[in-house]
Amino acid sequence: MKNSFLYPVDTCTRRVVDISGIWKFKVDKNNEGRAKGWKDGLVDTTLMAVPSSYNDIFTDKDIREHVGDVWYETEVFIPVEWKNFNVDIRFGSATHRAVVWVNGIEVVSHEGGYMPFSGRLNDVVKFGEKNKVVVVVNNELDYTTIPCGTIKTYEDGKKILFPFFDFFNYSGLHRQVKLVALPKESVYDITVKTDIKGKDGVIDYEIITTGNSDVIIDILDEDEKVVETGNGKKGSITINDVNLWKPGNAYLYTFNVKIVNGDTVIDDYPLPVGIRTVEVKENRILINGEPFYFKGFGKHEDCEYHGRGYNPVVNLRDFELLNWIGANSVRTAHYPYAEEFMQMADRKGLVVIDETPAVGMFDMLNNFIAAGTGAGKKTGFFDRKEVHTKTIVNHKDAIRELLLRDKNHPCVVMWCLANEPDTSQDASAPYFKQIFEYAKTLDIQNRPMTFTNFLMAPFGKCKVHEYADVILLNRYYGWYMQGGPELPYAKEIFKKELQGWASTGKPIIISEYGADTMSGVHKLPSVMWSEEYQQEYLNAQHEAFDSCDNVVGEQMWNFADFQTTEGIMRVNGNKKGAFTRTRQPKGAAYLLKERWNNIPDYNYKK
Ligand code: BDP
Repeated sequence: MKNSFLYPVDTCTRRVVDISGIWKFKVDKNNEGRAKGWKDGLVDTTLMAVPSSYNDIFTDKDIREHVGDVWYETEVFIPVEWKNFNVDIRFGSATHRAVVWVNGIEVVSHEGGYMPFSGRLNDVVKFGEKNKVVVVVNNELDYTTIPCGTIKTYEDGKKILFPFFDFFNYSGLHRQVKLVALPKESVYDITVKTDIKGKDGVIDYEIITTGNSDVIIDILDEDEKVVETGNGKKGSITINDVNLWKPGNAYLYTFNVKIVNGDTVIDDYPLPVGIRTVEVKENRILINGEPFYFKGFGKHEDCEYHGRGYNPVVNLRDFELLNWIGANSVRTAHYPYAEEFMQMADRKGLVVIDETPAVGMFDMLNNFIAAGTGAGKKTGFFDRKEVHTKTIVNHKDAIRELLLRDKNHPCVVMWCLANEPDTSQDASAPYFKQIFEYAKTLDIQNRPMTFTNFLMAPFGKCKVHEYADVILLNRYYGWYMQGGPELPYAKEIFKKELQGWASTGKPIIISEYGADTMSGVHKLPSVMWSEEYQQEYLNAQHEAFDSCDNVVGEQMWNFADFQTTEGIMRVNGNKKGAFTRTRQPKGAAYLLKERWNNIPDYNYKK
């Protein structure tokens, strides 16, 4: 069996050791490490923090912008008493792909920068001794990878990466690395589906183990009291007088699975479970049967020095700010976030639209570069053959892994399968028909599935929206178009487009709207980039949302300022944040707080 996607936890039958910290590091400037056997051990190394992006740590621009391989090395001690366990090394993520060797032998490789993967160590390690772990991480992107980008190679061999997306291509070991000791017969996967029957909650479940011994289940409440029990690998358990998982008021039960042989516990795994339902009914999204209104942000995993590396301090600060501002939801733009983020969302009752890393399926950026350099002619992303043969395979893999990892999180109420693909193209329709059909087979909870529509495929031009259960719109009327003195007209144009989308009868969420704003720049009367303009812009957008009954949510772009590729459109990054990159409020944050405190979570639009 491959990778178990269950989050590693210590129990009476399992051991987890976090081996993150300071590792050896080497940039493969001449792309020679694979041929020269660096897998056996690195020489002339420097140091690197794991987890982190490696880009913003050094003062050397060549390292920040490096395109290709970087190498990591550490030593791990494997206790003798683990001989009777299955011993795995587990990476929270490696962006965008990695190969791992232990004592010179390959134990696992993985494609895709935002998912956990693990390799089995039993046959390659010396127990009771130190063992050498070497990892190569590669950050190259092309039309077939998820996300998408392209590389330009200069005559001297220097590679420059052009991501087809608006965030810095942070790379490295972004999440914790752990050693996991599992019993030989273990819980491999759990899938739950919850329902509400009057005052009771129902958990339908399916468990996969690596053996044939009996399985028993205890359901524990938050006081760790057993409230229900069950047995068998498949079944249904009813909890009387259930405490529901509610937005802003989460309640988590523990679905504790034990593999037993008589009185002996072979394995023990606790899965947090929240009882809630999600459904789309006409033009509303119902959570626990009631029409929910999404208030919040599109976010990024981004902060100074760490880049995209998981940082528990920033994670917690973000949850504090989300609570302060009255947000009830976020979209994990533009890739799956750390597992620890999802766990926190479960605990805090933050509603999540969970997004794949399928971003950059649009050739405008490339066309823009081509226009600037005089190279190439206009191309359409979905006109490329390899997109329908290779990209689609990687895209499906990314969806499959995301659903495997996140399927049981009560916070996840919707799957966003792609961000701003070029759905104005005819050739995008058959592509997404397949993507949606495939994704629909994977979620037993049958949660709504969607993608974000971009402003070049407005109502009437989009070829894909019929497959989506909910319409997600990224719109910048008053910023990229009709900005400044045209703002009053921008609002009216937006209202008109919304009426078009409303005629589909589907619920609409404005998944991005925002204006770049330099914190501290004030101007009376306002001009674009000033804090005053950001607030006027937001008021205009909100008026448009309130004019359309089908709009059931607003997620401002972005929660905080974030780093992007350098260029003439960005001043040291994207500045559309309600908060600065160091997580302090701009004036707009107070405006949003005021508005969102006056919008109820439920039944905003009766
Ligand atoms: C949207 C993208 C987002 C960008 C944003 C912007 O989805 O990644 O950062 O526009 O331009 O097109 O700020």
